[in-house]
Amino acid sequence: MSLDERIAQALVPGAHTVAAEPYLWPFDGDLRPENTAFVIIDMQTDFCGVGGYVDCMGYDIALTRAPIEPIAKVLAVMRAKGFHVIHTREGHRPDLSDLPANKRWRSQRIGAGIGDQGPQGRILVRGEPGWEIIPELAPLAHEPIIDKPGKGTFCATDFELVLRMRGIRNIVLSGITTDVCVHTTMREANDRGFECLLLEDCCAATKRENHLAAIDMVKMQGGVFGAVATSDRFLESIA
Ligand code: C5J
Repeated sequence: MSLDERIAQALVPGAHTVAAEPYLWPFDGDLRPENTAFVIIDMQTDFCGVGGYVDCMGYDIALTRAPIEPIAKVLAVMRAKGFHVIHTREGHRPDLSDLPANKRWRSQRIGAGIGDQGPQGRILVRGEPGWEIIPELAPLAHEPIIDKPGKGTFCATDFELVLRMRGIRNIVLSGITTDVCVHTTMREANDRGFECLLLEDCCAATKRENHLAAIDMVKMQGGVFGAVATSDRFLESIA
């Protein structure tokens, strides 16, 4: 089926699917606010703010800031329609007892040591200014925030329990970075049977080519990790 045919099918009144690639998402058409979560990954100053971790590593934060506006647009609609919204933050305990030695060593090697003092406080340490979610996408009081020490949101957290307790089975992913925390979370979720959709303009990587490659990977093998759509296409479909 061509993309145009998929879009036409997804927009038929009464259809509950998104014109995604490589298939109409979710696979069984069961898309409802009660069973679907918008997950916003690591939109923290450390990943997209001046003086944060990504900035200290020398990457261009214009890339990681690009999804802020599209995420904010989707977030407003998802909140208004009563979908679940879940935020994540990557970070470590102040005593660094949950920071693997190799993760620290690698970051120190490139001059942005996790746990070390930076312009936004101690890099990727819970409670520090750089670790906070940026004000543009600040969580509401009732929206769960998952604090994770790793790249994936399922590792050493209660994310899966939160999803299962709420009856969530569809996950719409956004945030930074596409090729690291977003992809790891999508893969972990997919392996657990969650139906995943990646919003391609609502995420970004520290290198454009990696973002594009990460998106392409999702679409292989008939949608090996789920499906991909733009935020406009997604919003049209849930309108
Ligand atoms: C990274 C992330 N890239 N949030 N974290 O270290 O993707």
